[in-house]
Amino acid sequence: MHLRERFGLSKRSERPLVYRPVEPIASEIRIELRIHCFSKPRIRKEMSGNRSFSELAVSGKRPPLSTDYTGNVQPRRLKRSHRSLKRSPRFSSLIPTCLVAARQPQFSPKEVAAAMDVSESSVKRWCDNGTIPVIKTAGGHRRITLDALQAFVHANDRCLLKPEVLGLPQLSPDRTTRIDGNEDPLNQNFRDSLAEGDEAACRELMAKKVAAGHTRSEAAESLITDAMHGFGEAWDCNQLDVYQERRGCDIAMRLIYELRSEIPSPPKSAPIAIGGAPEGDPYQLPTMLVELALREVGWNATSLGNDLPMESFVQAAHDYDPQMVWMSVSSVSEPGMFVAAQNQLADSLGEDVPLLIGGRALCDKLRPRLRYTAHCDSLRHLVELAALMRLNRQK
Ligand code: B12
Repeated sequence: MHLRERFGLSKRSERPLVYRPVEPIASEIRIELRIHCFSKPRIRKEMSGNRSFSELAVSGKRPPLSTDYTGNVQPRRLKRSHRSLKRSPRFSSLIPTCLVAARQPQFSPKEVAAAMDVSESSVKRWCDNGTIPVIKTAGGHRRITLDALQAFVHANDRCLLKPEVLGLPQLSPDRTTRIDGNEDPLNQNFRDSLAEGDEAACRELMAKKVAAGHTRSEAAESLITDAMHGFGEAWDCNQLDVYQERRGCDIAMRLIYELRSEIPSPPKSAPIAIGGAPEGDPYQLPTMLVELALREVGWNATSLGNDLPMESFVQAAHDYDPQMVWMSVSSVSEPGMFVAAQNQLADSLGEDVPLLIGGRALCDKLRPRLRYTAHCDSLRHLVELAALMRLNRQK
């Protein structure tokens, strides 16, 4: 039977990865483990075969200790961890699980650290402060049960980047391409279509957004930025394959070009704007979106692309003689060199040419070291400023 029907789940809740070991992990239990990467509605866990531990936890009943209780969990230690867990409301529902923990697969902090790609000391710290409930072996070593690990991953939006280290399979073939983000159905559809590579559907949804009264850049920002941010999260959680991200980027670029081509060419009198992403920054979409937004409000805007050496930026400013320059900064690998080059560009533009900057790499630490006229965090902000600049020029 389909999982959704079996557990009465909404379609949306099917999003998490499904790890479905072919072989039972422990001989007496068959576990279907859902590792949750996303922060939106999700299912706790399901176990098939034997009775679910979570059911027992919810009912507050202690599961009976079975005959195959291995004895490597000392009763006194269990009591202690039972008490400390009780103090932590987040894990109160896991208490009975400890009592049957010996029946579950158990992992050392080192193994969990390797699977999550974090340091072993972080995992030990989480164990010691109760964030990950542990049981202890007779020798006093921390052991993390599959249940506890799953609860931790779920509650803290963590991912098992290398599940194979724990003997869990890699990405399940059942994984879906649903991506988290804006709840608007149009956005949801767009994200799903982009993840599936359905370009025609993406195009149709974009047209719908524009037809609903949004400007082209608003529509593109709303749908593409949201989807790409969702892709980033999904990619981070192994939920999305690299090719899906690359393909999504390509489709997004084509859509932006199409939107741009729908805007009439600017008149000769239109003010000129140029911009791009600096050397070392591979991100293409933001600067393309900036170009689209400026064209839409009457600027003769040209994006010079990504990974642009600063000398070339300076040369372009000389050749175009623009009334505005923008710089989109999504990635800075060498802050010192970037700051020096950025300051050089600002100096070359002089006081008369406004330099607008934006992009997710411009953190509070970096910005004060840069020279610029305005920092924008969205296209809307840019469009407002650009409109003001045009007004000032006309006066
Ligand atoms: C696609 C993508 C890539 C592609 C880009 C391809 C391309 N042709 O552009 C490639 C493959 C190059 C790539 C590489 C990497 N990526 Co990447 N990537 C992404 C992804 C999924 C989408 C980026 C994107 O296009 N977003 C859409 C744009 C439109 O959104 P935006 O950047 O927020 O821009 C908006 C605003 O910031 C603003 N804005 C931006 N600039 C400007 C400028 C002005 C003037 C104005 C007004 C406004 C403005 O307006 C935009 C529109 O709303 C992001 C996820 C994400 N959160 O964005 C990860 C992401 C950025 N990547 C990430 C990582 C880790 C990497 C890699 C290190 C992966 C690797 N191991 O190799 C490399 C690093 C490359 C580098 N040198 O930095 C991480 C960064 C994590 C971090 N802490 O910094 C992210 C966040 C994914 C994640 N969740 O882990 N990536």
